[in-house]
Amino acid sequence: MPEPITATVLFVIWGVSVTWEYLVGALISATLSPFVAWLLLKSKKGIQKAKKRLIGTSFLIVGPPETGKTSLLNYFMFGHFPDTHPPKKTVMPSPINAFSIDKGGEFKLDVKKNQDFPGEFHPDQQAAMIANINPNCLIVMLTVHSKKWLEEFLASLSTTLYINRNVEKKLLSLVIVINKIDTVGSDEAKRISEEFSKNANEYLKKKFILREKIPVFPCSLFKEENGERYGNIVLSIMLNQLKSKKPMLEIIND
Ligand SMILES: Nc1nc2c(ncn2[C@@H]2O[C@H](COP(=O)(O)OP(=O)(O)O)[C@@H](O)[C@H]2O)c(=O)[nH]1
Ligand SMILES: [Mg+2]
Repeated sequence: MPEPITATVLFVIWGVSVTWEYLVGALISATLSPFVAWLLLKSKKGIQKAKKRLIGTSFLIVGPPETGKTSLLNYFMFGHFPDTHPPKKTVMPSPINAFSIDKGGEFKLDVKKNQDFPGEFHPDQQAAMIANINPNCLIVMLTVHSKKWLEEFLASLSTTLYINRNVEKKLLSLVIVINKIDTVGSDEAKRISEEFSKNANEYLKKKFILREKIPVFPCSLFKEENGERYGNIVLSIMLNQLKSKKPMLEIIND
């Protein structure tokens, strides 16, 4: 074959093979890139989830039955309220996966794996179960009728803290909430909050060095517009307390 023809044939063969390689390459990357993207996205989500589980804040809401524990949890998790999304009765401690509270601005908190407690569990049982969770934040959710429950709970909580020093170290935030104040007059709500505050703080002071006064916050999660406002105040009290990074209740060693 004359040389120019051989050169042309070789050039065409080379051209076809290069184009073919490009085509195969393009096909492979077109097939794989969504998979790679999906894999990357999944691992990113997985990493975020694992991060929340490992370094997220754990919080727990305890209290007698029907005080609004699940309602507050629902608000933190989904922004739902009792009048629009009636919560189901909590029969067993219900595990909750890690989630993020995000109410805009600074009102953000990554929450570790958690539990929703049934109020039917006695105050001493609830206080004992705290040792399984080691919460950083503890919300005691009451109503104006919960005076005796609070007394029993604080006594049992003290025992839990004395027995399990890890609980003492981890507990950075403690808020007592008196919910359903819409069911009593505002004067009554104020009087009872002051009484609960005095009793709780005086009792705890005998057993612990308090980092700060334990807040007793009158609240109403009933109406959507109120609920959001009250829910955010509880969240902001928690976030403020968390900033200190020091245990809320320190055991008095004598
Ligand atoms: N009146 C009134 N009812 C409320 C308030 N918060 C929650 N509830 C209602 O109280 C009931 C018990 O609430 P839930 O969150 O299940 O309480 P939990 O048993 O402590 O978990 C539900 O029907 C709620 O809609 C409130 O501030 N005021
Ligand atoms: Mg409940």
